[in-house]
Amino acid sequence: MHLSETWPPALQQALTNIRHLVVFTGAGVSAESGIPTFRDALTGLWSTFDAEALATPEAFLRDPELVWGWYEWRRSKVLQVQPNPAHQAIAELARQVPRLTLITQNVDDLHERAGSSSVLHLHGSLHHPRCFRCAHPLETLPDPLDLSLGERRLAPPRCGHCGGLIRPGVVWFGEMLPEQALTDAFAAARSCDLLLSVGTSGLVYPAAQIPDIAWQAGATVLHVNPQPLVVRAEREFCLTGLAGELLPHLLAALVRP
Ligand code: BV8
Ligand code: ZN
Repeated sequence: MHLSETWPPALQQALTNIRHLVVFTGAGVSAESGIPTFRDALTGLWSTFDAEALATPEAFLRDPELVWGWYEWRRSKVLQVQPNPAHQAIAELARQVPRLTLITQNVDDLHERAGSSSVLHLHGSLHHPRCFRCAHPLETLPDPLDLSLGERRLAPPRCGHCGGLIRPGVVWFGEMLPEQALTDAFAAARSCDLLLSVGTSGLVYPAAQIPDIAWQAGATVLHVNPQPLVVRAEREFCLTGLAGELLPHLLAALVRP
């Protein structure tokens, strides 16, 4: 018996004949790879800091070594781990449905390393640092840190173009999201049949609007999260559990003849 046969009939119905599937992911999809989610990323030294206070341009200008050290620690952590079955199931889904748009709030490259392409990164990427002043990309990234030495302050490199400070390639609080990615994400949400929201607390805007945009446009919204989420009476569901365990079952349900 497929696990999906225990799901509500209306949900099972919504999983048939998908034309356009949007998958919208947050930090929870990388949790089983060993990447702490955004708020509990502050282990060790960082536990004395508030992520939202560190993830700002002001924090970087005030203390570039503290902020650059935090991001290099996070980037090194990502390079040490592997995509998990949730990332793999999402990559396989793109091969099984007529059209899939993958939108992520994450700054890691685990979707790409699982085989997903054309990933819409709404909050940028750890893997594309650039100059704070002239936005020139850093051509050669530093070697990953030895994580056993713990987190530490680290002087950011200087831009080869203008000598400015190199900054992480992420979108900080108070910064605009990449315009094209956001436009494409909103358009996909408006045109999909099903929006699968995986591992996000839906706290950060404007990204958090995406499931609502899909629902308002008539799509079914399906959340996957170990925390039970409050859902609307119709066309919205929550599968309570871990992404790495549930996504392979969703893949089986979506591709079942
Ligand atoms: C902007 C990159 C215009 C950096 C990130 C008041 C009200 C509304 C909005 C605002 C407000 N005040 C300010 C704002 C705007 C602000 C905002 O939304 N603030 C919030 C906190 C209220 N937004 C911005 O500033 C955005 N820009 O609005 O520009 C503007 C311009 C000028 C002035 C004003 C506005 C920019 C936002 C982008 C910030 N950058 N990331 C970095 O990574 O360091 S956001 C960061 O936090 C992540 O990218 C992620 O998107 C977000 C949430 O992090 P987490 O909570 O850890 O992760 P997630 O939400 O995914 O939660 C984890 C979930 O996974 C949980 O639900 C958990 O249950 C689940 N889970 C755990 N394990 C599993 C699992 N699920 C499945 N399987 C598992 N195994
Ligand atoms: Zn520069």
